[in-house]
Amino acid sequence: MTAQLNPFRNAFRLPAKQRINWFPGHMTKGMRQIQQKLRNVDCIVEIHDARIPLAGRNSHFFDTITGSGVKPHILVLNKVDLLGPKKQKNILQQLRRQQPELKSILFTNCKDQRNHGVLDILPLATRLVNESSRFNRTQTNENNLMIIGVPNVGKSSIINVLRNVHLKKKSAARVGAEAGITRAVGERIKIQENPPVYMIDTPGILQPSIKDDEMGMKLALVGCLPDHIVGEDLIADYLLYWLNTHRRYAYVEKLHLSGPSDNISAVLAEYAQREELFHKVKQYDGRVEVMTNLLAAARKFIHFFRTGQLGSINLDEPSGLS
Ligand SMILES: Nc1nc2c(ncn2[C@@H]2O[C@H](COP(=O)(O)OP(=O)(O)OP(=O)(O)O)[C@@H](O)[C@H]2O)c(=O)[nH]1
Ligand SMILES: [Mg+2]
Repeated sequence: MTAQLNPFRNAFRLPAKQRINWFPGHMTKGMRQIQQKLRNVDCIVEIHDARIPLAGRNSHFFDTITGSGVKPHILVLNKVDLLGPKKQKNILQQLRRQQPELKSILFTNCKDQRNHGVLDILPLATRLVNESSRFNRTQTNENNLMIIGVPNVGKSSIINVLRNVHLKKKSAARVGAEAGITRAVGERIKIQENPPVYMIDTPGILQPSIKDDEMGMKLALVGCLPDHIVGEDLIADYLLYWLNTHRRYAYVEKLHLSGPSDNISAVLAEYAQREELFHKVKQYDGRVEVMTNLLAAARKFIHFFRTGQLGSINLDEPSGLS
């Protein structure tokens, strides 16, 4: 690197006319179904990705559901295995400043055998429901918890873990690595026998229009939108921008590069060459040429981030640039 103070971009700009938006029909339907079921819900458990603790929550819609504090509301920051333990205290302080009325925040990890934090959800929800007025549901001793959040943050996974642990029963909610696996509000799923506790799984719901481009890119990077909606090349470029502006250079070694760079095409080409990622491309005159496969390289780069191979990362951390 040169002795320059800041050899990288200061801001990330989307290509002209590109917006980061994904609001398919199942989300509109999901919002309606959620509102219809609300009457019989005792507690809202909102799941979000711990790598974007301050960004990307669908706060407007979720505030409507919680009645801005009328129903007990727990915020669960999941995938904490990819965030790391050291950042949690700071995040809690920031969240409390940002949303002082939100008192119940948990960090969870569904991938850990001990289910770090997940097992705190049920006792906390039970206590909050018991302390609340429950309005029309005073005649029943069963509790209904509704799980909400943006796509792909682990909502269905958490229901499965709770059912496995508390009831020793097999998973009941479909889980998958892409956004948009749960497409409708399902029947309630039992997670405890006595007193009966049920969870209602819901489809991930994004804001209908994401006005903040960088927030949209963070959501895309952690996988809250299908990759093809934004494009892997753009997601990889944002990742590179973020890592450089936060002085996180682990990618240089991971991608076997000669040094840090702000040029995504050059980075992907160098990595594709080193890893021998090639593909055959048919030219307009019919000739077939072997070229470096930049898309495959972009996918690998994104995969390294998503599996924690570039280190534990809080994407909402301020940049380290002077
Ligand atoms: N690393 C990590 N991955 C997790 C964790 N919890 C869930 N996942 C993974 O995240 C992906 C999404 O999980 P789902 O439970 O389907 O997420 P969802 O919020 O129900 O997604 P939609 O139904 O699409 O809205 C899956 O690949 C899970 O294996 C976690 O704590 N850590
Ligand atoms: Mg789901």
